[in-house]
Amino acid sequence: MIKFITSAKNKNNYPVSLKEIVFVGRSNVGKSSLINALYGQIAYVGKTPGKTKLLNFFNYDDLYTVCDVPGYGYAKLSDKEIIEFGEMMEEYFSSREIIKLCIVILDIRRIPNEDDLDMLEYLKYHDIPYLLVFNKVDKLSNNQINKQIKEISSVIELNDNYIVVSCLNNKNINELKDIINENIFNS
Ligand SMILES: Nc1nc2c(ncn2[C@@H]2O[C@H](COP(=O)(O)OP(=O)(O)O)[C@@H](O)[C@H]2O)c(=O)[nH]1
Ligand SMILES: [Mg+2]
Repeated sequence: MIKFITSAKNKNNYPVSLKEIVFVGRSNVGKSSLINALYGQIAYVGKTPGKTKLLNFFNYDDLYTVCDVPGYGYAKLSDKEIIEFGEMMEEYFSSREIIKLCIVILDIRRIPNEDDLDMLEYLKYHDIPYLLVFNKVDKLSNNQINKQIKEISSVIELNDNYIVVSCLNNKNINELKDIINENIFNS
């Protein structure tokens, strides 16, 4: 079962945990749908999440915590909100040493933009292990998927460090869960 723990902005409010998986991606890429496909319906016991601009933490079967980072590249943010978001991310990724894997969700139909590239550079800079997850592949044929992967690989180095999934028909969701488990239990 996946249970909501708390929303936090600063590190003194992060929940105590030994291992964590974090999900990032642009707004509308399917982050909530993917967390739901992997872990099932989130249980809210007492507490309800704060604003979508905060880090949301969940407990999965008392095995590890899941962190849902607000969607980046959201156009309607003010300058002040962009700075605050950056500070929150910086504090999180520079201090949360228990992160075992960062799931970077992308839409298979879109070429990664500046925000996605910045995110990847940032993860490399902080030495955070990450996996690229191309979502919404139900929208494309196998041929189209291969073509997109080829195009995307001219913009970002894929190095076989990716998986294509669909939250609509659950394609490769179990395979993704296996990869997560490997990172959690073998590191
Ligand atoms: N066709 C298709 N639609 C999806 C998939 N995953 C998410 N969506 C849709 O994309 C929209 C955004 O999804 P959501 O999970 O709210 O994205 P978030 O903003 O990243 O949390 C919703 O309308 C979802 O139903 C998928 O694998 N296939
Ligand atoms: Mg969401």
